[in-house]
Amino acid sequence: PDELTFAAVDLGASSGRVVVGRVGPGVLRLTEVHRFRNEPVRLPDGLHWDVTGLFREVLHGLAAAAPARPVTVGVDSWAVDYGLLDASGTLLGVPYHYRDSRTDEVAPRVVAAAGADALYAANGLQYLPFNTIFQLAAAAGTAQLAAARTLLLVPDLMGYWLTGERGAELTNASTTGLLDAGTRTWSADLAGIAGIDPALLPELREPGTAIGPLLPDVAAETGLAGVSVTAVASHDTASAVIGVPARSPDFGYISCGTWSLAGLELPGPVRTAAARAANFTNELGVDGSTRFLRNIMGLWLVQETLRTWRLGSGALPGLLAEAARAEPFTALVDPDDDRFLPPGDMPARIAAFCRETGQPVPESRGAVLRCVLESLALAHRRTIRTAAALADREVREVHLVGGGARNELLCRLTADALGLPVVAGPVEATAIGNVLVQARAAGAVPDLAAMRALVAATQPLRRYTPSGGRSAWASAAARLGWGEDG
Ligand code: ADP
Ligand code: LRH
Repeated sequence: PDELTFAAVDLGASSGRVVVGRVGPGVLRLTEVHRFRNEPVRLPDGLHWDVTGLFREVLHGLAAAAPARPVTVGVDSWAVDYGLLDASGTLLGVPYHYRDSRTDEVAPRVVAAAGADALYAANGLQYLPFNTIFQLAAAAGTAQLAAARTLLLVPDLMGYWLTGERGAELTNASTTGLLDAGTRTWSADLAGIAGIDPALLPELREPGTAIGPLLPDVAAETGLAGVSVTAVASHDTASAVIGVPARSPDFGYISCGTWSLAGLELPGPVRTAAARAANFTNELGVDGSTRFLRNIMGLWLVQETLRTWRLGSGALPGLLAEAARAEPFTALVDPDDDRFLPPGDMPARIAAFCRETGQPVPESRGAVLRCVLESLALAHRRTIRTAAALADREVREVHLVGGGARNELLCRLTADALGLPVVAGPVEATAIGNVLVQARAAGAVPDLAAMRALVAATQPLRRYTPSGGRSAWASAAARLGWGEDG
């Protein structure tokens, strides 16, 4: 047939969706068939993901996709988090949320014991207190870890519940800190640093390989008899970068949702001392590529601000209009300050930051959002410029994908701050990357360049050209101590 249909399950930290994608020559059409909130749950022992609730929504979504007759299904999600299975395949406990605080003290201790340079030389990862390697170290001595025989990252856990097959998809495995970035295989040394038996880590699978047919019960419940699951680039950021509509290699990207993941696509890792000092990560992408990027706290700051104000995302357009009218550059925060990571009262933390740094505290809602968005734009500027310098690359254009592409003010501020054109969209780049890897496995699209050309030719994009104000942005960056580098 000319067109093939695929179902993509994309679990983001703030919401999940199931999308049907039709792919053919010059054709890429997406239809969202199911969307659901992803709300963490706090139990006495900490902050968790409601993974069985998410799986129920996955099943509902697949049932909604069934009438479109997808040939395969792919699952991606946020990185680093995992479930543990016992010898019989039973899930041991409720998986933790990466914003849980139990790694706060453990992570620095593990780094100090292993040596920060040695760790970076081995896994090439930025320091984030919630990297899987630190979460496992924090689980030392628990009954669950003692009983565990298999560790499955969230998309692999969903894949297991859909098919009964266990494995570890490579792009997401590269976020654990347990993979050797050079050999692209699990490292027994890194498992030792985490304090786990390397046998917990299942066999790696490349994006594009078949996982297996849906279990009979799943096929019956969803109406998807005869359908199988394909391993996609199951790290959502890996899928998002596939979905970037770049036409030439000199692009930077910002995958802008709950996090802003800003950086470059490179042919291999950069594990220099300078890259480590700047806390850049080397995550693995399709076709041997490396995602050289840094996490920026992202729209989490907006999400938690709205939650504190007891407002839903429906209030966002009105609030953004207020932010657009607010006075520029009155207060700026470093979005990556540790205090912003956990859930809680975000406006209070922003106010505290401003007070401590001798800045006026933004009063109106528009002013608070203005402060957040200008601060994010400055972090985007700093991160893309630093990435280019560290990798010795020139960046001529920046692609901003994910939910943030719907935020016109943020896109405009980012283009102005960077002094570079910003191409915004697609909003659903992650689901698109998920669909396209399935399409390639089915022979419907040849390679990464063709995938990106298809995205560029078919998806609505918006171009933001910098409107000047160079010196204002340079002095704003200097106020955060982010000097000439950007
Ligand atoms: P994730 O995959 O991490 O859950 P998304 O890529 O779905 O995140 O992006 C969610 C973000 O998109 C929200 O936090 C919000 O800031 C932004 N967003 C969603 N809808 C709109 C809108 N109508 N206008 C502006 N921003 C929006
Ligand atoms: C974005 C993301 C990011 C990780 C974080 C835990 O959703 O996968 O790439 O660092 O979640």
